[in-house]
Amino acid sequence: IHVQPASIENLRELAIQCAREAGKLSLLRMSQPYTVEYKTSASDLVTAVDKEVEKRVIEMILAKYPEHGVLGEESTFQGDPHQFETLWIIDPIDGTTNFVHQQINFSVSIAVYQKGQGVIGVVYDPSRDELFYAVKGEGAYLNGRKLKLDRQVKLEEALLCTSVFWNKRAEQIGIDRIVKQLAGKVRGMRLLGSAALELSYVAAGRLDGYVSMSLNAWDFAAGRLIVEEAGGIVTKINGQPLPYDEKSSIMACNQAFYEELKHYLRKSEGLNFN
Ligand code: 2AM
Ligand code: CA
Ligand code: CA
Ligand code: CA
Repeated sequence: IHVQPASIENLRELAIQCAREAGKLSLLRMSQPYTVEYKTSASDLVTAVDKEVEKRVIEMILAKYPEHGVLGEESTFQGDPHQFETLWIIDPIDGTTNFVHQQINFSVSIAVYQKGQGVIGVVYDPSRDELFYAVKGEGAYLNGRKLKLDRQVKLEEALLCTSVFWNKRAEQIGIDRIVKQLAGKVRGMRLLGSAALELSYVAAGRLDGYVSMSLNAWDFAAGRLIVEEAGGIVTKINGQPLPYDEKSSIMACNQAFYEELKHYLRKSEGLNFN
């Protein structure tokens, strides 16, 4: 067999190819009957499509690079992600609830990490045919157009996005209060339901900032690199660096009001969220 070296160029091409293939498959399956299951509750869904798409993407990756590791939301990961020099982190459908209900506003998220460093991030929205991608040190793109966050946005002029679980727990620990307070400071608040898309929209300037108290690694692995390469800042909500392989809180925004936003979020420090 012909073995391709895992150059950044080759990895980028494969990541984009996987994302497009996954998106196409999601759209096709969406138009046919499929099963929907509860994972932990009625608000935590997984469909047969999530599983099929993830399986397909993993096959495509391992067919080319059998020595790479793949961390995906729907597969039980074998072993320690640190053992792989190159680790793919994938979410086959980010926004499964939207996939089921809206048939729009979901995405495929595919990232490549080498020794813990993000090198490639791809987020594909198949229903709008929008491909966001970034290569470490080479910038971020939307359908081939370079993204640059250079607008001087003030917090009071910002369109902010937060994904909060509006449940009892959020109420108990006071997250709803902080978000409500923040909502009073900004121009508007949005909640789209796909973290990978929300991060990509920050990179594209469609949203000025994104905050979540808790995301999984596959939700932000690609999107965080896209924001960073567009010139935005991404950290935990306390300003600490974001991990790459575990759950974390996240704030991603235009540099212009990063410090100010962090200041408001500081009120949530000590709350029991990672
Ligand atoms: P998913 O659709 O891949 O599960 C929605 O605001 C964001 O949170 C999406 O990125 C969604 O990813 C994720 N999400 C939805 N339900 C969740 C749950 N119960 N636990 C953790 N993440 C969830
Ligand atoms: Ca899920
Ligand atoms: Ca997800
Ligand atoms: Ca998912």
